[in-house]
Amino acid sequence: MAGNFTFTMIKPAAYENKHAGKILDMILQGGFRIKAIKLVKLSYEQAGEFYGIHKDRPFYNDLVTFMSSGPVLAAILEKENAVDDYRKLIGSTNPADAAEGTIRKLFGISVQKNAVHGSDSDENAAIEAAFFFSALERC
Ligand code: DAT
Ligand code: MG
Repeated sequence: MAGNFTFTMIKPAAYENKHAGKILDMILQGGFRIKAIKLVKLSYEQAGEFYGIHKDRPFYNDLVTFMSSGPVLAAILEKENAVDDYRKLIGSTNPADAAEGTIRKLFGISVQKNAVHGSDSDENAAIEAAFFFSALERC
C-alpha cells in the first residue's frame, strides 16, 4: 500500500535565490499538507550521510559539498500516495528533462542545483524524515 508522506528539501541554491515561498505554495496547492518543517545548515559529514547511497557515484563529493554550502528547508509532506505524487510535482532529476510546470523545470538551474529533493520510496521517506525530525516535531 502506498504511504501517506514523503520527505523534501529545498536545496541551498533555490533557498538562496528566494524561491522557497513559491515552491512551498506549489506544494500546498498540489494537495500536500506540511507535517513538519525547518531550516537546517548541514555539515559536510551530515550531507554525506544523507546521500550515503550515492557514495560511489562520480558526483558524490560535489553533491555533498553543494548540499552543505548553505541552508536547506527540510519538510515532511502528507498526502495520499505522497512519494509518487511528489516525484510527479518535482519532475525529472535533470531540470532540462523535467516536464513543463514542474518544480525542477521552473526553479532548477542544473542537474546538481535541481531546486528540491524528493524521496524515491516509502522506505526512504521514513528514513529521510527520521534523519531530520523527531516524533515530537511532526504535527
Ligand atoms: P533524484 O534527486 O531525482 O532522486 P538521484 O537520487 O539520482 O536523483 O541523485 C541525487 C542527487 O544527486 C540529484 O538530485 C542531483 C545529484 N545528481 C544526480 N545525478 C547527477 C549527475 N549526473 N551529475 C551531477 N549531479 C547529479
Ligand atoms: Mg534520489
